Amino acid sequence: MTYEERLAWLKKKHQELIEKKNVPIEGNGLYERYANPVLTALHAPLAWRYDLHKETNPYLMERFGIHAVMNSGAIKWQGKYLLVARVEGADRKSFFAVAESPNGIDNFRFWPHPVSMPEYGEPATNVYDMRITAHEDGWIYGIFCVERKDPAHPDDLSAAVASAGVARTRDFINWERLPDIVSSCQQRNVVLHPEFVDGKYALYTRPQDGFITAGSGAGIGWALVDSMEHAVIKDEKIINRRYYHTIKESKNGEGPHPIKTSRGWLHLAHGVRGCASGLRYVLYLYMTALDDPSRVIAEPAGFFMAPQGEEYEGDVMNVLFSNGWICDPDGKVFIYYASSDTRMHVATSTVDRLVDYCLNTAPDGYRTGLSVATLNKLIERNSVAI
Ligand code: BGC
Ligand code: BMA
Repeated sequence: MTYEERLAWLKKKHQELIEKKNVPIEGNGLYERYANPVLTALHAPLAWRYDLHKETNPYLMERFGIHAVMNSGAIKWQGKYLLVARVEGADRKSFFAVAESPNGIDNFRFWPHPVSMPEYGEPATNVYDMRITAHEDGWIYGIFCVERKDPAHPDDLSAAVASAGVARTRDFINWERLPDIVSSCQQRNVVLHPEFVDGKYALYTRPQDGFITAGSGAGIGWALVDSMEHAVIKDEKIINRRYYHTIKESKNGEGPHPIKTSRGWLHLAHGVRGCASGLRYVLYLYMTALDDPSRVIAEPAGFFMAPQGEEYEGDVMNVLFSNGWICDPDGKVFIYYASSDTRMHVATSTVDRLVDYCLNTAPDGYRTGLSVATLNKLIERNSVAI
């Protein structure tokens, strides 16, 4: 192909990809998956990936490899569905970039520039997995993982420290960086609750001993802090625990901030267990009390969503991860999830269905005998119904 032919081909392919109509797939009644991913590396604008000058790029080759688009924060903003995506380059570095869609299920288009996130303290080696919260104080906050090399182990090339970075914005272009959250241990998956609780900011936390392993970190934590301008975690209590031989045996973490419903706060989280092929990440739901968002009132057994089909494949196999969902005023819920650290998908449901799932699905009995008892109860009921 000539330069001109190749350019025309690239533009056509890119446009077709972005404008491809998405359709729901009937499923288990809990949610509907969709036929196509909503954002992939190939959705990145051509101007990010190619030098579009014939003199300096006569072969029209990629000059900046975009490798994956995953773990995106989400918010409805000015009538548009916005994803603040984790975009990962061929150089393994990730950064944030906003993509918007008119309907939440297709036509996601990146804004022209990625987010230029101001640094705080020692510049980050990497940043990822932003949770967006439009807080009742009037600001829109983004809390994200900041990864830096661990200075205590200069000879160990994988030794890293994870902390929670904080920034706030009113337009998703200009971000005011605030100090990283001060915590006595490493933190990833920190999420800001949208309302004040006892006059304080409330954080879902995930204390961890090491960079990868939760260690003695027992699960999803809860901490009240006086200010987001200097957030210091003093008292942290565990509200959603890990358990032996469950989908969250090794780690768990809050997804996006919970949705307020008439029956309680609806939470989406990820659970991790180890297996012969590595770590397996799945999504689960739980609910907490309206008058105390730290008190669990319901948690169905097992996963809500696990990888399926092509979702198993990618850079880090066997992973579903979600840090963004949007609840429309009519109760429709858009669940944005990434598969295998590679691409973004959407699944839709409603608040009523998700609450029904949480309140009317048996909780975990933690042993096989009780699972069989639960199953037999259902079969017996159904023998009468048929
Ligand atoms: C990666 C993350 C991963 C974390 C823990 C980081 O270096 O960028 O995707 O979750 O390590 O494995
Ligand atoms: C983590 C997360 C995600 C990622 C997952 C699987 O610990 O914070 O960034 O999707 O690992 O690699």
